Amino acid sequence: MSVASDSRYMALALSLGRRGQGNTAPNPAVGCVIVSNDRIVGRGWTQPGGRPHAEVVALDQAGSAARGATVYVTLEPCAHHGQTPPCAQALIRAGVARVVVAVADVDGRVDGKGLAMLRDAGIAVEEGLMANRAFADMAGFFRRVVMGRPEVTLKLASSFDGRIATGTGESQWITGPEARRVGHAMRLRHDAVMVGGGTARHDDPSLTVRDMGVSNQPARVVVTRRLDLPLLGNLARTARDIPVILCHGKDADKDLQRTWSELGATLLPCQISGGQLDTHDVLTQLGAHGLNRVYCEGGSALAASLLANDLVDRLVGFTAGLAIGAEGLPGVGALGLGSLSEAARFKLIEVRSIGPDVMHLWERAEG
Ligand code: AOF
Ligand code: ZN
Repeated sequence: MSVASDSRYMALALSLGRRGQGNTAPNPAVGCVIVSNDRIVGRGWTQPGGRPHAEVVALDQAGSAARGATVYVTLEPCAHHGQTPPCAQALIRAGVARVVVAVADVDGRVDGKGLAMLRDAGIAVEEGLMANRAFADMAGFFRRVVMGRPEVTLKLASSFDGRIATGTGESQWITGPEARRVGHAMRLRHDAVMVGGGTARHDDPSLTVRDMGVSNQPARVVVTRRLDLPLLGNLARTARDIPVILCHGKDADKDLQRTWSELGATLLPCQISGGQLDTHDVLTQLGAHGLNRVYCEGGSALAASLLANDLVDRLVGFTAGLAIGAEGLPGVGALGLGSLSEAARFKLIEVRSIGPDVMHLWERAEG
């Protein structure tokens, strides 16, 4: 197989893997393509809830055509016994000849053992093809396993001058319906949508994905020290149908804690530091809860706290062609920077015009 076609098949496996994003937590969203005589005989991606794994789906599709085939998989096949036997063993049993892997798994139960099992069975194994893209696509999983916290994407829909509302609090709508639709599609690629308590009180959002013909919804996370959210609002009303996770201060009112858990919310008590909820601990609790990918939609205080603590991995901006001025509400609260060099730098990944607005995606430059 030529290097060019290896890359083409791995690119396909990566795009299949991305279909699972937002649906597989705590598992990573893996993609797999099985190729025999330059013909695709199996395609798979990690299924909702994280099982079956991508390789199992692709092997099922390939059937006996997997014998002697090449398998392209975005993550090292697993080596552990879960609800089903290890994927590495399933590949060996199917008689595949060659396995091309983008990145090794960091889960302690796998961690090179999947690759070793394949090699020991006489299968040709290659590792590292398109590894950077695979790392970026599964960054939430890697971050949670290695650092104990999910990947955080901070979204801001603002005016040209970075304002998210006028001085009188009017915010609907700064960006157009096209950008809001793209924003909703992004929610779907995440395990949870997260806002601060101020936004939940002021906007009474439902944080669901509407009019997109989807059945699966991301969880809703509210970061609220005192749990003082509207008890008759949209989140309270729908907490039994779509998960609501409340990250609150350990000192929050006990009656409110009981009321919210009776409404169906999951409560995660978090530490307080400097009179505020400690956002580092908030993310640690969310990681322990199994979330890989979190999409934060504000408000300005939560955005500032995440940025100030260096907890943001990706920025998504939707910018409209209007200026609101200094009396408007800034999208990000005070950061207390002493100098420009203290600001985290993000690398531009994508720019797109969407209706009358512009979208830009930036990723944290590691280092
Ligand atoms: C694969 N293919 O599609 C995925 C893998 O809880 P379990 O038993 O489903 O195992 C979860 C672990 O499996 C997860 O932490 C990661 O190491 C791996 N995910 N592996 O071979 C897949 N999603
Ligand atoms: Zn597996």
